[in-house]
Amino acid sequence: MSKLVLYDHIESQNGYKVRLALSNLKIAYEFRQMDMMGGEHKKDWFLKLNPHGKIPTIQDGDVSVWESNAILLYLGRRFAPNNLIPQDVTKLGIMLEWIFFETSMLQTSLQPLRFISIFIPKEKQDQAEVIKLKEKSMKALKTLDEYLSKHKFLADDYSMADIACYGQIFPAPEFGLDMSQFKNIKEWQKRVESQPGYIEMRAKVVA
Ligand SMILES: N[C@@H](CCC(=O)N[C@@H](CS)C(=O)NCC(=O)O)C(=O)O
Repeated sequence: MSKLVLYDHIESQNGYKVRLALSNLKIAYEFRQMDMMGGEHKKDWFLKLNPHGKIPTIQDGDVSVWESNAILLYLGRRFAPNNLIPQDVTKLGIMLEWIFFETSMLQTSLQPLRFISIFIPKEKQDQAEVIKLKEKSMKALKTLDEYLSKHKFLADDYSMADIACYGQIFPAPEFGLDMSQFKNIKEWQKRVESQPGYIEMRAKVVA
């Protein structure tokens, strides 16, 4: 069986979500760092794997999967049992809610904020946009923090939903979000970080 390949970039938080899941599940894979500045992700060979030309993307034999959360769900089913996807249908629904929350709320607030702070020089940043994104981020984080006051993990047990949300949230202090008011998120982050196989985002990838 050929080894799974992950096309990624070490600084990608969406890629990190996939790396964290692979590490939690102890799945061996080949890490392929893409030259994003050189536009490698828009080359024809890569567009055959992901027509949107984005990372992360995985190749598993003849199958390629893109969109980080689709990859998480694929990996969970592909490497079941012990797949970080609840068997119980109610918990499955809750897990999916938080996975879609990550896509609709966090990927449209925290993700662009991080992008702006890393790649756009301060004097060129659109401050009105930054303020709007910060407000949206804080609103989403407040919702999550309130939920976590009554739940250890998003779907009660550690699942792909925790991985998806954690990957977007952990770098928040790096781009100036005041996380001090979110005590429940802080405690939840510690619980995620104590899971077997936990790795930090920039951890050397062991294939
Ligand atoms: N919704 C996608 C977002 C993927 C995404 O935005 N990837 C970024 C890196 S984190 C990327 O490839 N950017 C390059 C581009 O869009 O051209 C996912 O969850 O995988």
